[in-house]
Amino acid sequence: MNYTEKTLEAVRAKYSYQPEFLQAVSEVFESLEKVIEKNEKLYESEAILERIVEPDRQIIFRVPWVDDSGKIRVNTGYRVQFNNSIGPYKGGLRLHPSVNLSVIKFLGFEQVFKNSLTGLPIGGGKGGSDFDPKGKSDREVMAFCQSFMTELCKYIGADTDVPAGDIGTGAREIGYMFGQYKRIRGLYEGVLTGKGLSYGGSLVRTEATGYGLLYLVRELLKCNGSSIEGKTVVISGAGNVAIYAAEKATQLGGKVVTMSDSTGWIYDKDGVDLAAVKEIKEKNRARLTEYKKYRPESEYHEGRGVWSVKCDIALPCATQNELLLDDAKALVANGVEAVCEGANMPSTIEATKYLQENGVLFVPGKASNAGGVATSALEMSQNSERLSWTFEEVNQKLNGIMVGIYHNIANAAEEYGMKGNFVAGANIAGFQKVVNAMLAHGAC
Ligand code: NDP
Ligand code: 2IT
Repeated sequence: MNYTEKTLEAVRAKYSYQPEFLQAVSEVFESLEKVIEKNEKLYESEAILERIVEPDRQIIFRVPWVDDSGKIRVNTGYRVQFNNSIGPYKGGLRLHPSVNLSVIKFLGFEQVFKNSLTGLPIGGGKGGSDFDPKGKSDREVMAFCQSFMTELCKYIGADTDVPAGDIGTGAREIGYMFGQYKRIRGLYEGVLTGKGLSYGGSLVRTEATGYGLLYLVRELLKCNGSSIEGKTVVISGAGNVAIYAAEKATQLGGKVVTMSDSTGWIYDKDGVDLAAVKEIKEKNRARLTEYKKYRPESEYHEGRGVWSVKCDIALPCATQNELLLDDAKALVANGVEAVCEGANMPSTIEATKYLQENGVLFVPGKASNAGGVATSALEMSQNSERLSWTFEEVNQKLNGIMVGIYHNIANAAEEYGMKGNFVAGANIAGFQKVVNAMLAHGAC
């Protein structure tokens, strides 16, 4: 067994109860084999792989809060500070009932490589809670966020760890958390990103993940002799990433025909009415069942199913493991050209392999959704210099970063004899920068 296989086996044995984390590690290690082989002796003696899979620190805490009936409720809070070799820990906070340590560790691990790919000085971390914001009043969400931050504020700071949004954490939650941080720590600093524009937020951060995804898709298609113009686009999710992916896809001449939420999905053959989706999701916090009221000719289906719709471009933008092998088969049978991930690890390993083997242009989330965290890093820069940049300035930087990421991962794949394998390219390019820093820092 070589060093990579040995380490992977040890991780699998030690964390057999953390399936999402193991899935993320397996995918990365598989792509890194050729890189590790080249430097096996050095990396093994420096324990690079053992160190890269073990978070610097894992903070788990109780989050008590009072609901509207006066009852005390209890959730579990997490912050996994994974690796700060190239900058302060950076990564979102997920609020969803499915959150557990395995989920936060997989997200934190992915974030290390993603943040490295942005080319900006940010390390990797992730956090969140099993709190479910759905069906809660604003006061209850505030009570939760204040309690969560009361504990979290001991471990974060503008130069140590800078959380942001993720599933279930948007502008409202970031606002409550920022307010509590400022109150307890007495510091007005860029400790969170995705802030409101009146208190240090950056223009474009709201749109950044979705827009960035489409900037990467545009470059990917351009370099492969194609374009978004006139293409049918299938999107899953109806949250922050999905909405702004749909907006930019439409602006670039694509036709978005599906969106979904955790209960069902819509099919609108004439192109999704985004103003309606925004009103339903961003304003009313309601279900997609409402969409038919705006567009009576559209279809609503219970459960999952967007991948069965014939399309040229598929963009999974909801959650992990939402695109399975059978979905990949359906997409290929329907002639899909590109699948680019807006969510983190939405495709299973089997689905990814099937798409790649069948000639689909496949880009993994750690590259294609990096526009969100990249713009967060731009928000940190603006906070540090106490200035704000224009929409156009940030948008142009975002586009430049996404174009750069595409070429970086394409070149890395080619250099290691895996041309067109953007999964390998992303893992290799992301890994190299982090490892160089780890080697420079010695045993830590
Ligand atoms: P939101 O909470 O804004 O939206 C999530 C969407 O996905 C909602 O439509 C939600 O449905 C759906 N969804 C969530 N969980 C499930 C589930 N278990 N099954 C089916 N549908 C589900 O989150 P974001 O848009 O911010 O995040 C989406 C994905 O993108 C996540 O994987 C996240 O990690 C990733 N990401 C986010 C970034 C950001 O900047 N926000 C940056 C990079 C990646 P419902 O409305 O019913 O809850
Ligand atoms: O998965 C992600 O990259 C995010 N949720 C965004 C993280 C950030 O710090 O902006």
